[in-house]
Amino acid sequence: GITSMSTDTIARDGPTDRSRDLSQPLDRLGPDETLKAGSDQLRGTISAGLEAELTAAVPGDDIKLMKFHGLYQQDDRDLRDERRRQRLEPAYRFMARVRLPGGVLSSSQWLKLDELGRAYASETLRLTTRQTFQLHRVHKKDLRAVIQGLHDVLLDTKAACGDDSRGVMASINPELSALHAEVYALAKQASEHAIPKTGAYREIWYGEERTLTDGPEEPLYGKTYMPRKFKIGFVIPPVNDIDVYAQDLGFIAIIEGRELKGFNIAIGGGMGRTDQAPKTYPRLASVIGFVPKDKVIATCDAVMMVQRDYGDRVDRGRARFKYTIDDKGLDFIKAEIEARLGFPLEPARPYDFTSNGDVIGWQRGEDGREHFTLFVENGRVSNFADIALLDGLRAIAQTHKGNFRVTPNQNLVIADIEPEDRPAIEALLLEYRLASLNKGSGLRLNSMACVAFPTCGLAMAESERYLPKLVEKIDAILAGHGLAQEPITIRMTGCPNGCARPYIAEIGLTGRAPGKYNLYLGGGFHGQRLNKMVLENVGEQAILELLGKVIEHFASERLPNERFGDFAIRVGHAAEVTEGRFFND
Ligand code: SRM
Ligand code: SF4
Repeated sequence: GITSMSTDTIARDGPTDRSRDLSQPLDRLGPDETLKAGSDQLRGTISAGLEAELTAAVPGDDIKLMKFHGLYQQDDRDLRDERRRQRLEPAYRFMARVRLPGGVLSSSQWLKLDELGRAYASETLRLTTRQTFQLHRVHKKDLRAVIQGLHDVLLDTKAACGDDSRGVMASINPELSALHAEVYALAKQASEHAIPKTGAYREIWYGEERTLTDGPEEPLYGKTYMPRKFKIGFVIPPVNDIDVYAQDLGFIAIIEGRELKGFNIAIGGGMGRTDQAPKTYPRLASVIGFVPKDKVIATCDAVMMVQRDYGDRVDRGRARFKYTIDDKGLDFIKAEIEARLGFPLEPARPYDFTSNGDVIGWQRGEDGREHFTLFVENGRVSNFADIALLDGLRAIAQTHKGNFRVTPNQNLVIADIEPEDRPAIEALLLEYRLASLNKGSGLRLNSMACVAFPTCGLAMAESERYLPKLVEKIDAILAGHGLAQEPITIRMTGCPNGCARPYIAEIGLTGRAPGKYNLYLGGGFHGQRLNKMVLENVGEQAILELLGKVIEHFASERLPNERFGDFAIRVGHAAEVTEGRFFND
């Protein structure tokens, strides 16, 4: 069986163990390591579990393995209590996360996602903070149809979750056409290169025969994959839209003249923390040097190998790369990366960021093509009572000859429109009233919320369903001070895991319990500084009271062009509270 495999067997198999950090005793490896090692390279019993008709769920071990295939078992939390009362099993469904490096997709891919969303996922699509789509509420029996449908348009869900290389991000850069194309191509290549190579996905989801491989099925990952998720992103300054400092491995494009020279390497970013667990914390990535652009894939390999070999495989709570770096020391990790690269990193080169938001509305690329960025509140694409967003975007995809780009802020660019095709797109934006979505305040257009209830199993408070209402109330305060159009970043998550990257927002809120949040202030406008907790475990009234005070002060005392987050830090509004204590003016 899967879990009965001895850790000795694991020790002898796969590249992981040739260079494993010997300070981690093999007999103390965490249970997930044993599970991965005994899974026959992510096959487990997934196929059999899909056939079992008596339950809408799959066995526990397969729940974990299916994450590597981009699938999460969830249950509808709105229905939990009622189903328990009726002695029914929870309303199990699956979330499928698409792999979409750089967020770029064609109109035919959009139309397929639209079709699958309508047929199998409650008529909704969800754009994510890592530039892709999630289909929620898919029945187990429909999973193969969904994945084969994606396959028809060359999409998959490989490694969208799991202990592997996750969705690779890339800046959207509407105005920098050539650079975008070049960096996007690298992001796509990095994604193809870094995902698992096992045949499990093809066999289980496409029904292909198992074929024998000459060498190991997973040359990079071995049998135990990564210790934890690993996130790669590419950014093109001056817009830090991908939040490069939140990535495990960030590539910062260095442009000289108009030419891409290479990338500064940033390592060890991450958001997740756990309340009352000081050993967990958000961390901004450290810039460790520069590599020429032809060394991108080698750099991915080298950095991933270091985390593969030194990451904590005993305590998953400390297994992200950020902790490996803090435990082993940045110099040690850098030297290990250089040893695997076979050459030293060059010194980091200068670059500048100005914001981490999206420019909403029309922009023209240097190649003359037009791009329209549509604000999609919290990434939710549905036919709402007032605006038929799903229908409108389908109508656009039926005529649009260019691409779409999902932005790292959960918005959508209708991209690469030839100037002569713009009137037709504009007519559809008007007909479906989509352009009106872009009329929000400076705060709303810079807001993001994670999914949370009802699908996320980890949510402790509302997020997507609540932030729009809270923004309306904060907007009323801002408008009272003439600040309705002031761009301020606000990000909310339903728990401290930080899926909307709240710890780098100017205003951050993370859920603690129903209706209760921690409030953070003082993040940097371009994602360069972590914010600080100023209120702990409080409700809406306390949040609005404190924000009211800070906004009033900001309106009267800010320096010319000073950002809200910078102001909060400068005047001491973001003086840190220790857990359990409250902000005191
Ligand atoms: Fe996330 C887990 C949703 C981006 C940190 N995240 C989850 C799960 C799968 C819950 C679970 O494990 O059962 C959530 C599914 C909710 C649902 O019903 O859809 C979930 N995460 C999301 C998305 C959809 C939020 C959104 O509203 O857009 C984002 C999907 C990204 C994608 O397309 O791949 C999403 N998650 C992030 C980010 C932001 C980023 O990567 O830039 C982070 C913070 C960065 C980081 O990783 O440090 C993030 N998610 C987490 C964590 C905490 C990880 C940690 O190191 O502590 C968890 C929980 C875990 O892994 O144990 C988590
Ligand atoms: Fe779920 Fe928490 Fe992530 Fe929100 S931040 S999607 S509540 S895991």
